[in-house]
Amino acid sequence: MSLMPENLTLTTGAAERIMQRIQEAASISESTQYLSRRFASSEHQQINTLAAQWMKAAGMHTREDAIGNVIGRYEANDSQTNAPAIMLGSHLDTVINAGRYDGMLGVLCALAVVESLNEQEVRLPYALEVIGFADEEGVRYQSTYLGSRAITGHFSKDVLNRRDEDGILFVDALKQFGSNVDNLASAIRKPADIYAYLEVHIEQGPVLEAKGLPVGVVSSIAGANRMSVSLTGLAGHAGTVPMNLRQDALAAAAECISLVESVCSNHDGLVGTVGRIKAKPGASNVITGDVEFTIDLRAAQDEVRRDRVGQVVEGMAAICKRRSIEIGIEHVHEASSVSCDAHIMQCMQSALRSAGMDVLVLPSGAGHDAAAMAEITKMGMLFVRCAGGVSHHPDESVTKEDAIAGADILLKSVVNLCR
Ligand code: HGY
Ligand code: MN
Ligand code: MN
Repeated sequence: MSLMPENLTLTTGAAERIMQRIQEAASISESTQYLSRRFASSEHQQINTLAAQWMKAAGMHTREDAIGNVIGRYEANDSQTNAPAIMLGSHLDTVINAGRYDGMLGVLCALAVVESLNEQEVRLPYALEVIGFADEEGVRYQSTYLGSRAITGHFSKDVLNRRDEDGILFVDALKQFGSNVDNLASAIRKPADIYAYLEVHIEQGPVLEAKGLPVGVVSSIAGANRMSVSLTGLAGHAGTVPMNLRQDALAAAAECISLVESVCSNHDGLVGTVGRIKAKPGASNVITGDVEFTIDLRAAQDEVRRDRVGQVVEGMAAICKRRSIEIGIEHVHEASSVSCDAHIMQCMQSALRSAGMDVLVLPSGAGHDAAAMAEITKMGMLFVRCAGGVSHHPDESVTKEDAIAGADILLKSVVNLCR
């Protein structure tokens, strides 16, 4: 087994394999009309099976942990099986009506790295682990990073009693998936077992494209809050209740939603989104009695984010008081902004230079499992250019050349990290 040759390259056909697998993975969806793969669904099971096949073919032994992360391991050079691991990967779940690259590209770039080491019979001083996280988007149970937080031991227990849209409890969904909520602690990894976590991800923004660069180095990941808001008014007859006597929950929600937009429209890097709303009873001739909506609020600086969350909460309370509407707010998720590890960033920047590429360092407005993994290990991220910066949309797209550039810089970064 050769140790760390100077110019390690990806295997021939790696680029085509990544693009072909992107298509194969995209066919695993709960709808034939659009791509959607949610936590603990049969599609989650299918993608784990497929990813495990790819991992085995790359010379890894594989396992699925108690939350449903799928993990492949490629042992270190002295074949001791307890060498700390450099963990590479991303998430296998998607949003609803998703793009094909969000998450999946990172797992496939990580696989391409191990495939090249395995084919060239190279072992590193660290083990390599490729992980496909079970749930990063948090679509089904409104709490993101379920997979990575189970690994770090920061899994929020309040998820256990949550129900999905069909009323299925988290604990029951996990049981149906073949796991048991009592075993979740077995997914926790010791910090000593993981030397670093590196993730390749599409940028989901326009900067790399604007600069004409295929790959960039991430400096930090913005912090985020997610809230579930419920408004309770009084349903009534649309034709007979005078306007000044109404407790219209949907009209109150409309004011709240524009409040979110105005509070978040005056600061660089601060964003606020209401992505989902449900109004009941939902008939055109009935005044809305009940509304539920979500708020997603992010900023690069934690103090700005927390201040705006406070403004939104106070502002909504005032709106509802004036309209005699009852308001309930569940803070379903909070993550602080996280800086990427300086040493890993240097390894990535010298990898770019060694490939003759310009170096751009940029922040991430999107959340990533790397933000959760930073709780137990040093982490770094590479962004890959995506067309128009479009993401969380079926038009999301990446060229084969940029996809393989991401894998190549990841390989070079891993080798630099081992030096
Ligand atoms: O929402 C996000 O930032 C990520 O796509 N989960
Ligand atoms: Mn996403
Ligand atoms: Mn993602």
